[in-house]
Amino acid sequence: MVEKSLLTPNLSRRDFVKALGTITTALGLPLTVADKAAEAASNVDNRPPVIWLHFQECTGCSEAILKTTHPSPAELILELINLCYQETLMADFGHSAERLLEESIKKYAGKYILIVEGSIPLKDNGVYCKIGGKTAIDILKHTAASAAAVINLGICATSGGIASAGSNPTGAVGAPELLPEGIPYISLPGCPPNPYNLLGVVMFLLNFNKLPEVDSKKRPLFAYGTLIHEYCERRANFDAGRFAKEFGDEGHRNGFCLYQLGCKGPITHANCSSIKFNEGIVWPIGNGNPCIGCTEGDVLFKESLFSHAMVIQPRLNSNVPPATPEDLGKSPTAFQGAVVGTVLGAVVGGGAVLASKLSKEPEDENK
Ligand code: FSX
Ligand code: SF4
Ligand code: F3S
Repeated sequence: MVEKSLLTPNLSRRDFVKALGTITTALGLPLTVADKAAEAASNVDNRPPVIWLHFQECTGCSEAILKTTHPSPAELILELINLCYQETLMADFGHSAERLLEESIKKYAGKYILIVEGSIPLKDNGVYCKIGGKTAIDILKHTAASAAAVINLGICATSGGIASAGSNPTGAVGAPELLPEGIPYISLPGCPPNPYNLLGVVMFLLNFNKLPEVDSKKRPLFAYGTLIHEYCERRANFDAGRFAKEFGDEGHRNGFCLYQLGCKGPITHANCSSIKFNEGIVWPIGNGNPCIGCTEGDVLFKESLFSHAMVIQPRLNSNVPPATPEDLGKSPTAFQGAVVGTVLGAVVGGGAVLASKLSKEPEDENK
C-alpha cells in the first residue's frame, strides 16, 4: 500500500473538511457531497480500494495531482481512498511491485476502482509498452476484469492522446477500446486533466456509490458540461470583437481574445475556465496560451494548433459594451462559485440562443 503519511503530513481534520466543501461548491456538486464523503472516509474500511496503472504517457496526469499547493488534490484524494498500487508513488519496484499488483487484485476483486493513465499500443501485438515482460494490453485486460469501475485519467487513457497523434506509430488507443464489456467506466480527459475533477468523482462515488452522470464521451457532466468559451475571462473581448493577432502584440498583452491565434475554447468542453488549476489561480488562456482542446479527443493533436474553431455559441449578449482594461481578469474563479451561478443566470435570463451556429468567424472590429 502507498504510504499516505509521506504526502499528507499536516492536514487537520478541519482543513480537510473545509477544503472538500470549497471544491464541492466550485464543481457545482450537491453541497452534501463534501460532508458525506468526509464522513464515509473517516472509517478507513469504507474507503474504496484503488489500483492505478500507467501506460504510454508523460506522467503529467499524476504530476498535476501532486505538484500543487496545500492542501493539494493528492492530500485530499489520499484521505478518501485506499491506494493499493500506484507506480509513481509507491516504494515497491521490480518483483515486489508485480506481487503487490497481483495481491491487490486478488484481495479486492470486484471492489476496487481501477484508474488508468496513458494509452495502450495495439500495433505489433503491443510490444511498444511492456511492464515486467507483459504488454499493456494484457495488464489492462487482466486488471480491469476484476474491477468494480474504471476511471480513465487524461486524454491518453481516454482516446490515445499524444501517442496516437500523426501517423500513430504504435497504434495507441484509449482504455475504453480494451475494457471488458459492461464494466462501468468514466473518462476524465485533459492533458493533464484537472485534478479537482478526479477529486469530485471520488467524492461522488463515496457519497452515492455510483459514477456521476456523463455525456456521450463518458465525461462527467459536472466537469465537462460547458464550453471553455462560456466562462472564459477573455469572453467580453470576444463578444466585443477584440482579438490578439500575434503572440506578444498589444492585444495579447492586454488580455484580448485568443480566437485568432487558434483558441479551441469555443469547441472544447471542460471547466478549466471556471475552476482553473493550482487553487484556481492559473490556466492556459489566463497565461496567454490559446486552448488546444486537450479534453477533446477529436481536437487535440488532430486539429492544427492555429486553425480557427467553428463557433457554436453566439455572442452571449450582442449589447455587451466593449471591454475596458478594468473588465479584464474579473471572471469567476474556482473559489467564487456564487459568481459562476450569477453569470449563468444572467446568460439564461438574457435569452441567449445557445444552439444557433455562427457559420462565419466572429467579426473583428479592429480590422
Ligand atoms: Fe497523457 Fe497523462 Fe498528457 Fe501526460 O498520464 S494526458 S501525455 S499530461 O501524463 O497521459
Ligand atoms: Fe476565451 Fe478562447 Fe473563447 Fe476567446 S475564443 S473567449 S480566448 S475561450
Ligand atoms: Fe486544456 Fe484548453 Fe483547459 S488546453 S487545460 S481544455 S483551457
